[in-house]
Amino acid sequence: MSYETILFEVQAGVATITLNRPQKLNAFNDQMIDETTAAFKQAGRDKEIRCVVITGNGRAFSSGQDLSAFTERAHETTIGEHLRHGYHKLIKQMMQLEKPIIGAINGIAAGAAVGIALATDIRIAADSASFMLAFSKIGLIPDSGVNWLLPRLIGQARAYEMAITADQIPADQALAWGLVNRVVPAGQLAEIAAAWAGSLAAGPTLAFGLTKRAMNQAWNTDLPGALEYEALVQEIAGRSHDNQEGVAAFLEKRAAQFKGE
Ligand code: T3D
Repeated sequence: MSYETILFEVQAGVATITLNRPQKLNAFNDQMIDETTAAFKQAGRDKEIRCVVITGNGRAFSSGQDLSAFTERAHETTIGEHLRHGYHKLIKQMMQLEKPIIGAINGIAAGAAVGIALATDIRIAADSASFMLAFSKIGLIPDSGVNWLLPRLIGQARAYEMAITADQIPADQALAWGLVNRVVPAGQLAEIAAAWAGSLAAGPTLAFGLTKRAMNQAWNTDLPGALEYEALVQEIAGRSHDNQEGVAAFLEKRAAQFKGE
């Protein structure tokens, strides 16, 4: 598939999606929402892809909804419908993708882009990156999954503070709050993200995906429900090639050769 607003590259089991409207700080117009959703779908279908990295071209990760497009389309649809047909599909596609997604947050993530960053599984931020819930600056509430994801990660008090102040939270504070997994020098971000992605792409992809499914499911259940779900999902993992290979490799004192299945 070819895309115009994003770059999509696959190398050694890793798909890299680069948001590519740098002149608008990678703001999302409708085409970019659709293409990013399609790219994650493509990554899910392609067995050769075992890890996905999403990043931005230029100085920003993304400035969220393209506000010029926002004004133009006001006659055609409501914000609610726009969210349902656009960002909701993207966020669900990411959350349901049973392969690890690394967010390589290269600069500011604002508005809906914070939701997209939060829908990645591991966030590595450049030391120059920041997170801004820009919504309240234009009289909106957070969307794109932010109200669900952010309080779970950093707690309601900090999430609400971010929402109503629209302050830019710098990478080091994001790390202290648990919003990102690592902060690295900006010049090394692409290399560090690629190395981490490469190592994940050589891992037991099925187990990684099932772990994501079990952890997401656990939000919606009590402990007995979560224990039962773990047992069900572990049965699937326990029938995999990679489980057999992992155990054999341990007993034979050699490195495991996972196939991702
Ligand atoms: O529609 C729905 O479904 C509802 C969904 C809403 C979701 C949302 O995301 S709402 C929030 C939308 N985003 C924002 O409100 C952020 C707007 N941008 C900014 O506040 C600032 O640009 C930043 C703080 C992100 C960065 O500031 P700065 O000073 O580093 O850069 P800048 O000069 O403001 O931006 C550079 C250019 O990008 C500039 O264009 P120009 O003047 O050089 O031609 C600017 O207009 C453009 N740009 C930046 N963000 C957007 C944008 N153009 C359109 N939409 C943007 N979001």
